[in-house]
Amino acid sequence: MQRIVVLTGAGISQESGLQTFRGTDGLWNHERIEDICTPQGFRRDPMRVDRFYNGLRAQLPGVHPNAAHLALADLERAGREGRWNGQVTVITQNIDDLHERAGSRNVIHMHGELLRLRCTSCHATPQWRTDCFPDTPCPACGQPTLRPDIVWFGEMPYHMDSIARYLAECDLFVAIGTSGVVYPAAGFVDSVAGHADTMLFNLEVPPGPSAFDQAIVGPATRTVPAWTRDLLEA
Ligand code: BJW
Repeated sequence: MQRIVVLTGAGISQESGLQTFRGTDGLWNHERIEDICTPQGFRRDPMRVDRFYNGLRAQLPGVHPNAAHLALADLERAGREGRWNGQVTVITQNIDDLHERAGSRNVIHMHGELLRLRCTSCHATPQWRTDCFPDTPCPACGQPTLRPDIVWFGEMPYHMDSIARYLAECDLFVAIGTSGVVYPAAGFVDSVAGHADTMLFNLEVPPGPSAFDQAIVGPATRTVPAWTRDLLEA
């Protein structure tokens, strides 16, 4: 049985129409990271941060899973149904819901989810599809203390214990559409060295020596389905 951990980043959703963070047309060419993506930025100007995430949340109904999301879901389903002797776990840095909408069930959102909020008073994490503002009351406790359920810089990513277990037990680690600059996700490839093969799927090969055994260059909608097809036909 092959155990595959797939780490996904913004690049896998780019061909669905969602911007990456750091590309030439990246989200952060228009915003300063420290204004939006830190707890300090939110304390300074919660309306600005709420508006930023309201804008991203509003895009979700208009975008759809692409061939790369669907290929990963199909591989996972093949394992569940016994058509392929393997198991897939997706660890995503993305805050969109495109893996779930594609049909993936084993999805870990390490940087949170756009479609949830978190109450800093009662710690409820209600599902949320509309706008949120600094005076929006928490549906659980009534306090106006909701924030996006997003992991900002300086905060601990979610589910690190189960992620560590999946990484320790995998035979193959695959990273798709991530620049590899944000830790701890950027360090996963090093943590599996010695017990797992590693593959990177990206539009471009990162400069300099790579920690990955193999780099597959091209758009994820082309390269990922070709790879999963090979696995299913092997
Ligand atoms: C395609 C494609 C196509 C395009 N097909 N490919 C100094 C050293 C080391 C670490 C630190 C340090 N100083 C501070 C830190 C820690 C910090 C960090 O890493 N900073 C670095 C920037 C230096 N990390 C943190 O603070 C994290 N917390 C933490 O470390 O806690 C302590 C801890 C200790 C011990 C154990 C564990 C934890 C928290 C990080 C939170 C990140 N949050 C964000 C924002 C959330 C969402 C939002 O605001 O909208 O998450 S930041 C942002 O970057 C987002 C992403 O998930 C994340 C990664 O970006 P991603 O996905 O890689 O996107 P891009 O745009 O960078 O790259 C896209 C790639 O796709 C490119 O390569 C393209 O080529 C490719 N691509 N189209 C294939 N069609």
